[in-house]
Amino acid sequence: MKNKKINRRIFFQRLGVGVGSTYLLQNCMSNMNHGTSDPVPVASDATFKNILKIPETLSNPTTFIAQSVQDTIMDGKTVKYLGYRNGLLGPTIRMQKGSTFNAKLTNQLAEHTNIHWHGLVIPADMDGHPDQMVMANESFNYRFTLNQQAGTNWYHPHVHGTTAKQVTQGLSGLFIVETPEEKALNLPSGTFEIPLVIQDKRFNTDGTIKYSPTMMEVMSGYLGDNILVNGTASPYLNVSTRFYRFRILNGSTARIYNLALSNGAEFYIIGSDGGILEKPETVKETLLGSGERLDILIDFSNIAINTEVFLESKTFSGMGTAQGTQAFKILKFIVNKQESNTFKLPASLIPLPNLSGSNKKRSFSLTMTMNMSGGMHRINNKVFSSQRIDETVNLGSTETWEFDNSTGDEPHPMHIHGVQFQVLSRIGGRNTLFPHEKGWKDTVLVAPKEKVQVIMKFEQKGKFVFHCHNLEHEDDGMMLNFEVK
Ligand SMILES: [Cu+2]
Repeated sequence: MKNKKINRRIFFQRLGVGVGSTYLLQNCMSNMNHGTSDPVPVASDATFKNILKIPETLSNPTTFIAQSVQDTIMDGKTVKYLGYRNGLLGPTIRMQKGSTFNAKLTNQLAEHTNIHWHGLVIPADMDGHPDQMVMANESFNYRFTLNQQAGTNWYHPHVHGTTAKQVTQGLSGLFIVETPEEKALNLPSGTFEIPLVIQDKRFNTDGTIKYSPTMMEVMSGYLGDNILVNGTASPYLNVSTRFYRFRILNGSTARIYNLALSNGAEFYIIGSDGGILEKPETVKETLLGSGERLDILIDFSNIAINTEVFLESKTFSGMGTAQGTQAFKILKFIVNKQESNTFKLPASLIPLPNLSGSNKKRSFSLTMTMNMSGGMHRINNKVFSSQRIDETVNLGSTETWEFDNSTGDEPHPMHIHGVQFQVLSRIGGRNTLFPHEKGWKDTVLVAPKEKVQVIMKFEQKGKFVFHCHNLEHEDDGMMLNFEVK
């Protein structure tokens, strides 16, 4: 606390004297970063005593009501958060490719909101662009047909300036698309397929959620000191000695997790943001940035009964000085039931089409400036304006976009609406592609010093946005419009 105050003072003092000087600006940013340490206290094993909540699953939801809800997160206190139905977070939507989603969002909040269907390739007027607001006491009908591969998508508000606050307060949920091709893989399902929405939050003493980032936290990200899974603090899940499938969403505004198992065991990545991989990828840890998803299998079959294993986040480096400094536990698995495992890890999953024939390249510089008027985080030195179309794309074209963070010192998970892309290359920084980046993606983590190239085909007409999914950066204006026509 004390450090933060001192550094904030240094920040404003330097800002006053140093505008325009690269040296002073760098110095200033470095000071701020040093003062912004990761605030998560490491929880002890004994505190993981709350049974993991599983959001209700709906195959044909017709009603979403953005509203104040009662739920219990901390210490058994029932308090008010935001939600779409009952309690914090919305339902998990599970629908088949080819089926039509048709649901009414009614806004019972005192402010405007909307829903962005993150990862779904749907018409622009249904996408939840920040232009498309549902005002207080009004409603809007979202109707679209699912025409994409099986994958773990999600939904959340996209209100420019208050996206982070509304998501933090409880408005988000998973949207799973299924196909016969995926069904045929016979992956663990039913009670053996568990959604995990991981979020970090801060709380007021009355148990309500606090969201009040300082200027420094707009830069480094607003990191919560409690890690929740599906809106459950210190959660545990009883498991049997067999394979499980976990569909993981990093639904945090800014926090990056380095997911691993506490017993050091390998796990198997079978899918990424918007699709299933070509084959399972065996890893011991993997980074997951805000907005990214991970579809994994964990094999508990060789673990002795009554053993506890944690899903945890290990330390990491290279993602700015505020992130990755602490290891902490996320979810406790208690292996408590013997079961003969019949599942065999498949050698191959779903082929990934080759997106070749890219006919245009665009490059986007990701930068931070001390210019307070209009936002500090920028793409091609621009701050979001609803009035301006920044890029025009031909319908049906395949393009390569490069996100250039080579001069930056903050990580940016970059998200493009209206498409699923494939990651082509990463130059500088970590200088490689990672196992979970081998499939369909809509959000890619661009670390400091990196240039990341993605390729995609534009098949939906209209006005979309692309932006940083660090929601503090996004609300600060790190977002541009593109129009497909
Ligand atoms: Cu960012």
